[in-house]
Amino acid sequence: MGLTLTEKILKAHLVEGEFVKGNEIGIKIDQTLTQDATGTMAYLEFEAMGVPRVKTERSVAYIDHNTLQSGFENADDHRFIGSVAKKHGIYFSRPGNGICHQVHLERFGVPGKTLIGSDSHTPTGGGIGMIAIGAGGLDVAVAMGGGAYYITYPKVVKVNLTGKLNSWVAAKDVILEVLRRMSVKGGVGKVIEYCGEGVKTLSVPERATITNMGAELGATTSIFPSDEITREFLKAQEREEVWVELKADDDAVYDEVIEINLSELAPMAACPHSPDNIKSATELEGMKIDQVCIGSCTNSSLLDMLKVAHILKGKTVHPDVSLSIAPGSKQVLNMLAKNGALSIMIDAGARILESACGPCIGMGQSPNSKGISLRTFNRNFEGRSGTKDGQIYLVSPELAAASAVAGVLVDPRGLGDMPEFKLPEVFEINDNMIVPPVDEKDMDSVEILRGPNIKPFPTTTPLDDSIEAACSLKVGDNITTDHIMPAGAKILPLRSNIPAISKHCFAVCDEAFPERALSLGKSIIVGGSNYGQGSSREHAALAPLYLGVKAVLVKSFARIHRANLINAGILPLTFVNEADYDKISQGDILELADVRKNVIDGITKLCVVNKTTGAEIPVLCELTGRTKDIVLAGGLLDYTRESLK
Ligand code: MIC
Ligand code: SF4
Repeated sequence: MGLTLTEKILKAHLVEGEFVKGNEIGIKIDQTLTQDATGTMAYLEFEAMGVPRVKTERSVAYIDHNTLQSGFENADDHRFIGSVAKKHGIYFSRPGNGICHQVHLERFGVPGKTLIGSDSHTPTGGGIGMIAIGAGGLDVAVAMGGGAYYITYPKVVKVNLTGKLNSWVAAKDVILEVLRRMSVKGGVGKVIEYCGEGVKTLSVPERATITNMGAELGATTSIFPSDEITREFLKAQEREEVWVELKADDDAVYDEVIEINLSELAPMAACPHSPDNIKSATELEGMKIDQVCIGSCTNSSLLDMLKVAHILKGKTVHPDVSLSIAPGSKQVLNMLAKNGALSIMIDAGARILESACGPCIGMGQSPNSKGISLRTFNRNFEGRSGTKDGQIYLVSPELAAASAVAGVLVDPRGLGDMPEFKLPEVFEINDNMIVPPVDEKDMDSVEILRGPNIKPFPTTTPLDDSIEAACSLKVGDNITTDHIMPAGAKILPLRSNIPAISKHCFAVCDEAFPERALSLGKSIIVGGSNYGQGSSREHAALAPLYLGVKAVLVKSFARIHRANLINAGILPLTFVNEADYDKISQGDILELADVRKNVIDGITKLCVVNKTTGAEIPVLCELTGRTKDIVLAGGLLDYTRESLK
């Protein structure tokens, strides 16, 4: 029986566990990446492990999220990360060099290798045939120290692409179609593998748009084969030597197959407030808009920008619309500057932003009240833009640019003939903003620069014998990590200060939560399905930890957040019967008797007694050997310290 591409790469990296679907497996990690919003914590954790040099083939620290620097905090974090990187063997991509995923694809990604990154859009690397997975900072720290990364051996979904995209229909529309079919939780426990004749019609940046936004499916990752098109891309990046051909066997067996005929796709938009709330451009055409933002790790490649410039040429941004453009990397921005496309954008009235995440994570450019904003990004969760009632639509760069000129949402297919947009034969290569680490022999000479905002990791304690605690918060379905631990210009500077950032925990749902939780001492959160979808930010587990949350009981979890809870020593529980969700109200006292003993004994079905109502609620606590030990120890840091002894 043949193998899928996913299986081939995972098999080549397997260090622990058996190759059985649903089992936990440990894989060797070749490369890691961090960004600054998760990086400070990841490097504090790495330091706490006491490993002098990273043991990966390549580890890169990017600065791209917190670049507003409205106080000293961000700049201090940048300096801290830069100094840790220099000392411990990590390449440092300076602020201004670009968004981590875009730069990694251009300069570091290698087909067939494994990459984990402390950012949920790390699967962008799947565009060149990597197994690239988003993870919590602590998992990345462990991988840098040479430890394996653990995932559930995934199901593999084949997306069979046929046909060819029509003019002005984009890669973004492909992933919007997949989201329309599978939903934001349809990918949990799965890898999405793109195959078929249609693959050959898509360039690497287009493939990367698709694998990037595969994160919104809740998937472990997404991957394309590595073929001649991949080789051309790497050659143009002067990295042809890292290319290898990779594809699934012809007789590979998949768990699910989805057929997509590219020729049948039309422009689409993900409507507020979920990436799977899809409508066609035809349905939305004529909707008046207030803002357009082009950029983010989903759609900021040179190819995207050239299309945008073509549409803006000789035009003016509509008087009622604000258009911002953030090219994804220094390479892209510089090439736009040299070939005149940047001048076209400026001339049309675009507000050019630095090559960073910017508005995508609420760092500036928040829309007006109730403002309708078309964005080429990947997430439109409520409040993420920085405007609580902002209405965010996720679209392709083509649709965004055409609409910015028209002042209303337009179907870009009305733009007339589309010229052929080709990738250059050689990109502008200049890695002068990537600082290499010092040699091992010189590492003692590097001083670690710590700012006053950097506070230590919260204290953890081993799992209690029994837990009796109030339900401090009850929330519904599809709670994102942007609800749990919001980002944005005011809160992001606090990413290295857990006590301070915890004051904003669940601010979108219930501003009184942090104080209530602290005054309760210990508590339990109750939630619905797909709890913790979205970002990889471990702060969404560390803040609850700091506030005394001992367990989270939900209908189902998103993958990365569940792992982050375990890493923080918080017990992840799911209802055996989803209907029992109704048997708990906020404020009820819940009891898990003998929980420590039960976890040690490997008992997965536990009983939560609602002492307020008397209801007995069966719950699942599915921990395997390793995750069980982590929770018992009080989190991954304590567990790793123990195992290093
Ligand atoms: C995001 O898109 O939500 C982020 C900001 O990139 C996060 C990481 C973070 O919260 O720092 C992610 O996707 O993991
Ligand atoms: Fe940055 Fe947005 Fe991409 Fe997250 S999704 S890495 S915030 S550009």
